[in-house]
Amino acid sequence: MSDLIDSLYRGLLQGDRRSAARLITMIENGDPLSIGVVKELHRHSGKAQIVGLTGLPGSGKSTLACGLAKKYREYGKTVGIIAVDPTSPFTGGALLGDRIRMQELAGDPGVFIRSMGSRGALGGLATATNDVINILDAFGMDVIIVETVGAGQVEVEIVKYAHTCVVVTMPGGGDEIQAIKAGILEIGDIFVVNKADKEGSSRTVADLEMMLEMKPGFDEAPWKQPVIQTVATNSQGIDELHEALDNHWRFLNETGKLEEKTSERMKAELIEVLNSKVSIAASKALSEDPKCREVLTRLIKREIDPHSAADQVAKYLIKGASQ
Ligand SMILES: Nc1nc2c(ncn2[C@@H]2O[C@H](COP(=O)(O)OP(=O)(O)OP(=O)(O)O)[C@@H](O)[C@H]2O)c(=O)[nH]1
Ligand SMILES: [Mg+2]
Repeated sequence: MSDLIDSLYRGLLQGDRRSAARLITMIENGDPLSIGVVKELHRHSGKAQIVGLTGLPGSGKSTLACGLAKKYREYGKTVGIIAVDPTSPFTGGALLGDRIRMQELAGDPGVFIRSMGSRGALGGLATATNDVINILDAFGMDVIIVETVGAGQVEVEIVKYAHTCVVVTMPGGGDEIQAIKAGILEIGDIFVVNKADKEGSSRTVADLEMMLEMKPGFDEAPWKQPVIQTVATNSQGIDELHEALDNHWRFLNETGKLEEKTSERMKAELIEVLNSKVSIAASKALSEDPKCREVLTRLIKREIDPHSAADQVAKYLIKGASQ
C-alpha cells in the first residue's frame, strides 16, 4: 500500500472525518488510488442499515433526511447522508440549498453529509455511490441515507438495492401519483406523503393506499408498505417514519430477508463494476487490439452484424483476461 492509501485507510477506520472526506473526493474525481482504499475497506463494511430515499423533485427528501438524522441521533445512532444529484458537478455548489439546510447537523460528529454528482467518477455514478456507501459503512455510520431524485433510471437503480427504500411524494392532484406509479411504486418499502400541511394530502394517501392494495399478491405479502404523512419542515410524522424504518429493519432481520437483500445488493454492485470494466476494456481493445479492430472493420463493411461482432470481441477479451 502506498503511504497515502495507508494513511487514509487507517484514518478512516479511526474515525477521522478528514480522511473520509478526502477519500470521497478522490472517488468523485475518478482518482485510481481511491480504488486501493475502497478494496481494503470492503471487509470492514456490511454493518450499516442503508436507507434509499427517492421521489419527486422538491417533495422534501432532503428536509426529511435531516429530520430523520436528528431523530436517529436522539437514539444515539450515527448517520451518513449521501445526496446524489446526477446533473450537478462534483465540486463547488452541488446542492447548495441542501448544504445550508443541513448545516445545523454539520457540527455533529455523529453525522456525515455529502452531495455527489457524476463528473469524473470511474465506472459511473452508481458505482461511485456504492463506493461512498461502503466507505461510510466502514467509517462506522449506523444508518446511511441515500437521497436520489426518482426521475431517471440511474437514480432509481441506486436506491433500488438499499435495505429499505422510502418513496416520497406530495399532495397535488393525481399527476404526482401517476408519475411515481411508473417505476418507483415497485421499489418502495415505505411511502411518505410529505407536505401534509398542503391541501389534498389525505386524498393522496388514499390514492396511494388503493394503488398498493391493488397490487397482485398484496394480501399475502409479509411486509405491508405503510403510507406515512409528514410535514418535514416542522418534523411532523418523523417519529412515525423512524418507527417504520425500524420496523422494516426488524422485519428484514427476523425473516431472513436481510441476507436476501444483501446478496441482491452485492450482486447488483458487482454487475455495475463489471459493466464498467467490460465497457472500458472493450473500448480500449477496439482501438488498440488488431483482432478487435479487424472485427470492427468487418462490422463497418457490413460483413458481420453487431451481435456476432460483440460475441467475437467478448471472446478476445476473455482470452486476454485469462492470459
Ligand atoms: N409546506 C411544506 N414545505 C416543505 C415541506 N418539506 C419540505 N418543504 C419545502 O419544500 C422545498 C423542497 O424541499 P427539499 O427538502 O429540498 O426537497 P427535495 O425533495 O430534497 O428536493 P430535490 O432534492 O431538489 O428533489 C423546500 O423549500 C422545503 O422547505 C413540508 O412538509 N411542507
Ligand atoms: Mg434534495
